[in-house]
Amino acid sequence: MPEEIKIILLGSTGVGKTSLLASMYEQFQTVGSLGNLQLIPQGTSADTLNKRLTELKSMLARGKQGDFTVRPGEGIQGTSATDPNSIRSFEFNFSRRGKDPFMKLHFYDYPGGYISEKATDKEREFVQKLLNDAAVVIVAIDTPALVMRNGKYNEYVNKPNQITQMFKEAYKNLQKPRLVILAPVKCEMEMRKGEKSANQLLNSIKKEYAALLNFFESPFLASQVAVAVTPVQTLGCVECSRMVEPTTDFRPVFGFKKFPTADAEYKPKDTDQPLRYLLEFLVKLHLDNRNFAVELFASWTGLDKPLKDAIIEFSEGRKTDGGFAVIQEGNHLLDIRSE
Ligand SMILES: Nc1nc2c(ncn2[C@@H]2O[C@H](COP(=O)(O)OP(=O)(O)O)[C@@H](O)[C@H]2O)c(=O)[nH]1
Ligand SMILES: [Mg+2]
Repeated sequence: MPEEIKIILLGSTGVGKTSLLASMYEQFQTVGSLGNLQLIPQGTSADTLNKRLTELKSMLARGKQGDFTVRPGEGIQGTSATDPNSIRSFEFNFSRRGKDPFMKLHFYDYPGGYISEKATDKEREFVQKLLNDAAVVIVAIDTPALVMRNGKYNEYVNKPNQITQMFKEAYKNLQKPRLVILAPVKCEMEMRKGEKSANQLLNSIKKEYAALLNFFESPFLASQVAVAVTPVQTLGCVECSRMVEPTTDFRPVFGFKKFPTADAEYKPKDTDQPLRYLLEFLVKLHLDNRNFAVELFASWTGLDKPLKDAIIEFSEGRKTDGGFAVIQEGNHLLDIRSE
């Protein structure tokens, strides 16, 4: 049995967690995108993710002349479950092409409402437990809310304070290395404009998530937690062009326009990057033979060279500039080149 790695998608309702996972999944299906590796969805994972993907793409048919609006908080169907037991999780077997799986990736996409003020104790505990257990956390961040009006609506939409509190609780006795990936989504505009605006996006994250990043830097966690930023363009063919200030609550409406033309087509970008980081982190643990890794990779002992090579090649394709960054490396947690 291959070892199972838990990955949790964290973020408030409507920021784009499910869409991010669906677009990552689509990337997994693209021949050649994973080099010699393959990720095969298990059980109902493929069906469910295909549905989400269709919903995501159908957004592009909304509105007039490639112009549509999105109100964060109105997530696509599927993550509004009220019972923690009905939480959506997606399983993939990871292997070299045509070989037996060496790892099982288990993504948990929980309802963002579980971190809201309205969450019940049971819901909170549920997410807390997942956060405790997951080797990798992907925090989805709604970029328009992060950057527009200088981040005025960031707290309402992305809830960085609540997310920070959850990490503080979950990581207070942390015993094992962790990777936290901050993944801004809906960031087409910032990424398309070039290096300078991509770096501004990075700076906004450093500013708005300063409390969280400071916590990760604390002496107890600095060596154990790696933190990376990977902007993902899940649609790739739109950009946020305007914002309508809210009148009745604190949730603004963002207007998107297709780019470069009104009939531009779905063209996701960098959906592979979180996975490259994830894999590099897990492999590094293995190569380091840390306790955690021995546990995880009991079945890796006889890892053959072609598989190792395929993994190293894939993770070397990760981006580290132009808006992408390793904010904290921990104790060389993201450095397989040094091995
Ligand atoms: N413009 C834009 N909208 C997106 C993108 N990804 C998701 N959305 C929309 O944002 C809303 C929330 O997405 P969803 O993935 O359900 O968020 P979740 O609640 O965090 O899982 C939906 O209306 C999506 O159609 C994106 O890349 N660009
Ligand atoms: Mg969702």
